[in-house]
Amino acid sequence: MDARGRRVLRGEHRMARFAVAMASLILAGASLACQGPPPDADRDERMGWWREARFGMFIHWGLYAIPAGEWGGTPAPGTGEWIQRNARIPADDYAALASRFNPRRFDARAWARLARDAGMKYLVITAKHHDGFCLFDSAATRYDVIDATPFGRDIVRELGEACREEGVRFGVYYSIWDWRHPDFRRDDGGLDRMPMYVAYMKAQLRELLTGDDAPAVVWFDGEWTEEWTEERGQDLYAFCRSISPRVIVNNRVSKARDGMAGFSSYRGAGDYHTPEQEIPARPPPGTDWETCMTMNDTWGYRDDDPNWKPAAALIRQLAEVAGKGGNFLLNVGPTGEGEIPAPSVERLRAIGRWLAVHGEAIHATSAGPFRRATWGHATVKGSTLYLLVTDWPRDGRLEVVGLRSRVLGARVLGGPEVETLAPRGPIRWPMLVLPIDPPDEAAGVIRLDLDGPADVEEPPITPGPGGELVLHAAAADLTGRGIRVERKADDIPNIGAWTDRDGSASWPVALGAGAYLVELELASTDGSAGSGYVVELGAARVEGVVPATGGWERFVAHAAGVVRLPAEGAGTVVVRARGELKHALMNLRRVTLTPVR
Ligand code: FHN
Repeated sequence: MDARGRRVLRGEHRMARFAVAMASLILAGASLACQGPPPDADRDERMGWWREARFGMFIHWGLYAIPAGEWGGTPAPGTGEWIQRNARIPADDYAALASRFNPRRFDARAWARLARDAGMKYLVITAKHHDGFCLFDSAATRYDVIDATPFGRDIVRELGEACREEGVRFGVYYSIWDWRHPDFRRDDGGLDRMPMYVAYMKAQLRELLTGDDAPAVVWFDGEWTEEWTEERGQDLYAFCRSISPRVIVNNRVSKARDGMAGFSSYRGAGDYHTPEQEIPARPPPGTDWETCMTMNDTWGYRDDDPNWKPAAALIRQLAEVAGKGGNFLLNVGPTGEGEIPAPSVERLRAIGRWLAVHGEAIHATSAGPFRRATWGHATVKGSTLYLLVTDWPRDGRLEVVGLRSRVLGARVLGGPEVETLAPRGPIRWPMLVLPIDPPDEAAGVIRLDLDGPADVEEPPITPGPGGELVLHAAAADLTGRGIRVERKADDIPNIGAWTDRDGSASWPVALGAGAYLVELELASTDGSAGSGYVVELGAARVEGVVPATGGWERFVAHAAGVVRLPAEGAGTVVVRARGELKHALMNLRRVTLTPVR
């Protein structure tokens, strides 16, 4: 766009802004008079489809797809959609990208069909990201796809229509933070211009949310800036619900960024929690939450990000999220030409093939009843229990520890019936006799039809036949912000992201009196080694210092010392930090207690 074009845009922008601001202030005045959201007695009914969906598509698309991670011949740091900030692009130079935005390959119907075929029940697209550019026709600004680009088509409207035709619920992402709008700031004269900006946002949200075909979800973001307040968030939530009473609004409408630790404490506005790029260790039962995740490392398209997660890893993440009662919002970042990158399409098709066989174990299920399963995750649906087995037993035997229900029938989804050995003698729990070979490299699913809703009471962990007590990462109860189970190497779960010095990993155990050598299978880097740890079991404890092992993925057996138990009994093994952390305490795969004579 030439200088004149920019002047026109700025001039018209100012005029339009003033007109809209006046109109919006009138509207906002009316809306602020609204009686807040409609009564939420229907919350469960309103959230019903969302809770059953379990899996959706996130789309980050905008002007940033044109530079695709590079500016002036230099790769920009960070994710693609942040290039304006991270490459320090002058505002008008960035806005000039609009004159080049002409995604001829954009095909809304194909995108909606791709989501549907992947087993995704809803789709959320960035109607306006932090850069302020709107993928929809807005009377409140000319910085939108209709007025500022040669493309001149309303992408949000087209995609919403296509989603309705394909039976996929439609949602819009809307960034509160706006790098372009002149009123999104505290005036250096002390004047708070945010009310003008809030009026602008409300005018746009009214445009987006009015009408029978309004989006089913508003996914707010950019709430963490100092200009935004909890009060404004509560008001914006009420405003959205007053325009579209059945709309579902995420918790980033207000000061909600809660990752994991905020789960139970947060009481702000918004209908569900939004952990990002991570799966919470232990979300409180009955909590509505959704993990959003990239397929590589970026939300908005970069043409230099090859770090694509394998489809099997994404399927396991979906299984874990569903097993914990959450939704999985998996991101694609289309190119400047309007194409979804081939690696994304390949992964979506692979997930779709897996869900075509195993979808009944994901969609319309609730969180499974196990806390200590080391074979994978579980979901429930009525009197059916699904075991989503990510670590298939090598001997084909899977003891469903803790399951007190009677198993009336069992089968591998997409495979054979399964024999169930009833508890007898040393076998205390139902034992499934499985095919030796796993039915799927990502996760096999065993459907158990029970004599009623799953009745599970998991016992303390006891030593194996050789007397060794093995405590796996996947079976741990975790506390601490961000601490989680991940797979750093060899596809074996480990406890990681242990940066909270008050975090802990614990396991309920029962074992006999005697002396036990405590060993930790751990990993740490040179930079992070040296943090103190303690392993406690009642009054018995050993402590030590985390050694360097050569990297977060290089696990070694580390002898912590010998604990002596004066009497047999049940207790809890706890691993925690001792003193300040240098960075992260350790990555921990398992704790082993071996009897010593
Ligand atoms: O800054 C944004 C980022 O660009 C992206 O949109 C993610 C997706 O949830 N949200 C913010 C970072 O938390």
